[in-house]
Amino acid sequence: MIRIVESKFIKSAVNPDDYPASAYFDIAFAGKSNVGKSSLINTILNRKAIAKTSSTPGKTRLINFFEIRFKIAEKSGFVNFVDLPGYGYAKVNKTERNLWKKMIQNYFEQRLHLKGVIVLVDIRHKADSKDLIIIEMLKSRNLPFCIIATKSDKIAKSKISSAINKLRTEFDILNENIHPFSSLKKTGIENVLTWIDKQIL
Ligand SMILES: Nc1nc2c(ncn2[C@@H]2O[C@H](COP(=O)(O)OP(=O)(O)OP(=O)(O)O)[C@@H](O)[C@H]2O)c(=O)[nH]1
Ligand SMILES: [Mg+2]
Repeated sequence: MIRIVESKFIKSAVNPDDYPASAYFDIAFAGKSNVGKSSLINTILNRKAIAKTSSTPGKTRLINFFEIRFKIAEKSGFVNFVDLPGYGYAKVNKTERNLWKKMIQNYFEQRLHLKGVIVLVDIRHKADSKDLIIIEMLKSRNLPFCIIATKSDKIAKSKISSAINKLRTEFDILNENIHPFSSLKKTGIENVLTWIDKQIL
């Protein structure tokens, strides 16, 4: 499993022209607004607020790029983490929603060294049509993805595996590609890092 050594914010972007010219692979984090994307990035990087979080949905409106240095078996490597703006935010009008969709589509299509996408869903919720749209986009482009079920601290420990099984069926995804996670309790970090290292090494 990779071990994170250092992380820094590089830049925010909307259009492909603005993406950082980086030789490293990208791993992106997608999911509905408020699901905990920015919190998960902070948790796995062991940083308090490198990615900005908020209890008000719609905090992340741009594509934010972070450069991560990691170690594995005493060797050093780099990867970019990409915090994508959340979808499904109720207060957003149609024009903004279309801009969002275009922004994500451009990113999936034009970022050639994108190696995998972590799709976050709330462990308490049913599969949502917006999540399924994202997953369809990823499948049609043959982009590897996994699902992380966030806020697992919000349900009883004894309910976690049945919640995961339910989501696994709803999203029609293999067991090894769906895992519970809690930023509050800092649980599930290894599963995320193990999936990432399979994509980039
Ligand atoms: N209990 C609990 N709360 C969490 C967890 N992860 C995130 N939250 C809370 O959920 C809210 C949203 O978290 P963010 O990380 O900002 O969510 P986001 O997906 O980045 O949201 P957008 O940027 O709006 O798309 C914040 O109030 C977090 O403190 C978790 O694992 N457990
Ligand atoms: Mg965010």
